[in-house]
Amino acid sequence: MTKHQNTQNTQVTVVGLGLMGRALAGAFVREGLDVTVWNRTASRADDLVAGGARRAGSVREAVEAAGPDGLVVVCLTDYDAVREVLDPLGGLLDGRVLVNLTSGTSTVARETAARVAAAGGVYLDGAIMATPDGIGAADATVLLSGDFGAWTRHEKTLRLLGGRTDHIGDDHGLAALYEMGVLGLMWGILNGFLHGAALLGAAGVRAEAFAPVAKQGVATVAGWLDDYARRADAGDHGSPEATVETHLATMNHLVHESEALGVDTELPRLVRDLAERAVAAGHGGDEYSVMIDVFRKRVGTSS
Ligand code: FVH
Repeated sequence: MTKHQNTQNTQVTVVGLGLMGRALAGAFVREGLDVTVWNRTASRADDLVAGGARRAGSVREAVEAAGPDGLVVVCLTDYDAVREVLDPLGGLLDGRVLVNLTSGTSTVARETAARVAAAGGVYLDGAIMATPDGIGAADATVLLSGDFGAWTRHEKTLRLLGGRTDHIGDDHGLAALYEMGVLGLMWGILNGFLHGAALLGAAGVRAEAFAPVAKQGVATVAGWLDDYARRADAGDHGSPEATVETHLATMNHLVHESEALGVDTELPRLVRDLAERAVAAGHGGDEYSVMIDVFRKRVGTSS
């Protein structure tokens, strides 16, 4: 077990030892922190206790172990579980910093922040953009939003969760919104890859042969995002590299190809129908970045 001088004797409590919670607690244990853990199913703490963590008999005992101005990290299935675990604590949170790394919406993050504040605690909401085995790695991203003072107080400890851990703003809902944005991007890429692999599979091509070409395609499109961001912020969709109409023509090819090969057409149809709404609203000659206004419901709102 390695010990960093600057975090030795730092107390931290972790509530929730599922796949992710165990990874979070494990990162703190590996750095030699004074770690207390609690989980509804107590046996999930066994390996962490063997590694030096202390098992609390209750959530109350776990939170008390964090010390009067300590750090409590929560990672449970959902916010209903968070509420079930925290609400009985009442004023015990007083002065403590509670970092909630459970996934949820920005609305429920802000509501939870208000409840924690009412109990005297200070709240940071977080979004983990890594899998459990990536926790603690230099490229692991954990975004935190909420009280900046709480962040600066525990920054050294929280940065142990990943090299790209950072505070992104005071609005408690921000981390959740970033997580929603990245998850939407993730599913778009994964669904696109798997749909493409289904198409190629119909022609006898293995997904492993498609993967290198797909990764190059993802890298190429990633290179467009800075310009799309500028266009989206400026509302500037002129001087197109490729118009919505050009995209729409090839979207029809994808629908027809999928039909011909017996591959599901629902995803390509959805993409095409969205583009058709932009064209019908007079934006066929614009850069594809204008689609942000379809998503903002400023253009081509569905009937
Ligand atoms: N796993 C991942 O890769 C992703 C990465 C991005 C962030 N997510 C979010 O992290 C939250 C926890 O996810 P998880 O993968 O650790 O989930 P599980 O392994 O199913 O563990 C769930 C823990 O929650 C406890 N729990 C559930 N309901 C209650 C409750 N009512 N009272 C107390 N604890 C509860 C559960 O306890 P037990 O079943 O072991 O007794 C686990 O500790 C999640 O928001 C992901 O979206 C992970």
